[in-house]
Amino acid sequence: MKADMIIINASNIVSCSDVQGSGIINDGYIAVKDGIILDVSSGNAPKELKGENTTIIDAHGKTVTPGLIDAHTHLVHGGSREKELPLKLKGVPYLEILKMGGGILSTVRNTRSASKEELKSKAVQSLNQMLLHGTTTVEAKSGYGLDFDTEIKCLEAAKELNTTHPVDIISTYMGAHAIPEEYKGNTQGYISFMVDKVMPYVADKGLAEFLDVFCEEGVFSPEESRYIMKEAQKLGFKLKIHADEIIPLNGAELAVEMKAASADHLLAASDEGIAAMAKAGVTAVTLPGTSFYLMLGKYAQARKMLDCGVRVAIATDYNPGTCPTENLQSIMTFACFGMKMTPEEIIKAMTLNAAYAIDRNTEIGSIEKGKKADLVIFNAPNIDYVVYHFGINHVEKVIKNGNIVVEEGKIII
Ligand code: IZC
Ligand code: ZN
Repeated sequence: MKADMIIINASNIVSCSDVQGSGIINDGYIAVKDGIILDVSSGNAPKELKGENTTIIDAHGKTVTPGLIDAHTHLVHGGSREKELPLKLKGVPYLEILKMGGGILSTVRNTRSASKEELKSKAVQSLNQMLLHGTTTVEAKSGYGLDFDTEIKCLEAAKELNTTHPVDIISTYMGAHAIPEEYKGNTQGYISFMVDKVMPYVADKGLAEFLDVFCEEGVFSPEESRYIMKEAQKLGFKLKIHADEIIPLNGAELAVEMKAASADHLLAASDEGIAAMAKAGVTAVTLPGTSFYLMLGKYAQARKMLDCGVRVAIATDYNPGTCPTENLQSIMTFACFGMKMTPEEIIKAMTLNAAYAIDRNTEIGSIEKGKKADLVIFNAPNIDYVVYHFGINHVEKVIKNGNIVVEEGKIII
């Protein structure tokens, strides 16, 4: 069989296959056919794979990884929150800004007043940045509309972008992100509204695959979160939870109890919660960019999680308040210095382990025969170099479904 594309002479292929370690292949090749990986190995590609129309890419001196997967973002929203910087510098805590009607609620006002087209064009700018920096699949949460029309507007925007933009988008309904101002003091009323009105519609229209809850002091309690998740499960949603981000509330334990695909943040997770996640196979999505940006002086205990056997993923948490960046390469450096993870652990956390967090581990996340040909060629001799030389974009090419979509710093489709 002739391949459509062969990457030859790749100095470093970080395959991230589902084995111990990150599966590094030195001086190898990757063959692609019909958007799928046909073969990956060390050495030279067999001659019979090369046809007249085979595209050959020489990756001598380069590092090839699976397309990066950003398993936690708040992609679709209006406005920005740079005006909160002085408050942050004065030390006003994040949950205090939210209580004052700022934070998430300020983004809610901007998202409600934006049209679907405006939201889409802003989100396209973000998706372009993600792709240019090597992200080929992204999870996208709603949660800045809270009312029916705006939540649906945001989820429809993400669904439409999934069909037009090369980055694949996996949607999550996150009405349980904050209590909207019109339900202030009436959390129960807001929960009933979500459960009775919004969730059935979202499920019926196939607008989201996952449901996520911000289980946090002053937002949704563990009891409220459990109730929302149980109702979501009845409607067929898979689950995620913003767990133990700031105040310890045994969110990790709740994720295990509810058989969530992932528990995210986990800075304040208990040792028991971490052990239970390992046993149950709940993926931990850590967000070190958020720890940095909230100036918490504290990161998720990724080393402890890894030692316990938890599958650890890393994502940006891209959102306008607590991590305004689309760039997973910057997050690699925060993960390394903040959570003491090695570059090999980090790349696996942004590929295969991230694929587990969005239930796509059989299709993407590693360079293995039969998986989608979503690949990044970094202009770096090894993956350590990408983490070490921070704040710049090391991407040379991005390949999505077997097609080159980024080359020389530009999107070329
Ligand atoms: O807009 O502040 N933590 N949700 C939960 C966020 C951070 C996003 C935001
Ligand atoms: Zn988040």
